[in-house]
Amino acid sequence: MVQPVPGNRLFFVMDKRIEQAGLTGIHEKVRAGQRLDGDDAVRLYRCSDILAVGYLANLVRERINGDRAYFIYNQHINYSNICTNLCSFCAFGRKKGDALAYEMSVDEVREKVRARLDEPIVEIHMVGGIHPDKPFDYYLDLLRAIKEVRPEVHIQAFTCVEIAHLAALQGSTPEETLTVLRQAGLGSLPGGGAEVFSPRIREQTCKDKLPGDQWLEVAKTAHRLGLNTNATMLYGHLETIEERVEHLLALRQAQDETGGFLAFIPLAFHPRNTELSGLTGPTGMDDLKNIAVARLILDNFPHIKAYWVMIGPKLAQLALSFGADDMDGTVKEEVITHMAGAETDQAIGSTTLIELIREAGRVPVERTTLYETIAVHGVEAATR
Ligand code: V47
Repeated sequence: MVQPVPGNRLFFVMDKRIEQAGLTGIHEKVRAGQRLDGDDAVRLYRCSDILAVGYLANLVRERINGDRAYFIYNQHINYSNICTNLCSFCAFGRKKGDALAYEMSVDEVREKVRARLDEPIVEIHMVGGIHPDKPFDYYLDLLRAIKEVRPEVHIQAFTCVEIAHLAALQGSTPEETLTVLRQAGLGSLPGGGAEVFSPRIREQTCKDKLPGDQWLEVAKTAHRLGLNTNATMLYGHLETIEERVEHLLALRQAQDETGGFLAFIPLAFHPRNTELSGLTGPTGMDDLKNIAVARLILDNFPHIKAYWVMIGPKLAQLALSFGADDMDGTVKEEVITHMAGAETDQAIGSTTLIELIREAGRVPVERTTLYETIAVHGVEAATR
């Protein structure tokens, strides 16, 4: 980790560069540990000097997480893509009866877990669409079946959108629903479904989806029950920079209230096979900028993920110097982004993750969902 030594040439050069980029005021706030505001965030987004923005984000990243870069050995299960929301940015969700619609039985999900019992999987990440007629018991049975086969695994499942749907299905509250799901084995919630909170964007892209303020309410309810959640933002489609900033500030406000968010994951929009396929999606600059700005604005979030599935392992590796401290996990097998044209693999080996992190000059830390350390991979050869 680079320590700020007064008079050090690197700091002199960076000070000059940051001044030329018009970011001196933000630099002073970052150095003093002061909170940045919405105008700062817009300025950072509009700045074309990615090295200056990344340098500032890296100061915060190293203050919070030192040289550590996390990854997890996990498995993704998308039990069904049948969905009533049919958001215009999504290629995964399908109407019942569509040629590409699918749903897994509880036994099929059980088999998916059983098939990988010889691997050191510590987390099962499970989400699906908003199904029109699966009963609540199906979701409880999924959790119970996974726990039956793999009792020690942490199940991170169901977005806030799905929780609101299940509560409505039950005629019950999100609080009661989460309590019952937890009893059946739910460990935490992933960050999906947040999209961009802006009502304008939701109206244009996902008007049937749970509104942003209610997404936040479900997340805060989970936190108050002691269930951690993640948060995402889908960027690079129709949203403005100001709408991204509002999204980040709303998350920061919620985190001030509950402290229950573990990680923020910016999700790079993939246009293929979606109703927005005429758009090109974000660039590499945009990918790095979203990670860096998130690190700077979300000062109360312990972790920022560079999700290799969406931005590619190479850029995710670089992102470890631009604010990110986590590359997510082995994943196998990603479906949501691949249906929208992702060209990354559907899984990555933990050895590869360790090597990517080491080469970036960081210390690879294999973690649990709740960021407990399983192994610190030093310089010895990776074993998995
Ligand atoms: O909610 C949908 C997004 C999310 C597209 O919590 C798309 O650790 C890009 O939330 N291009 C699901 N993104 C994935 C997700 C996630 C992934 C990894 C880790 C975590 C975590 C959460 O994917 C959806 C939606 O926002 N999405 N379509 C698309 N075309």
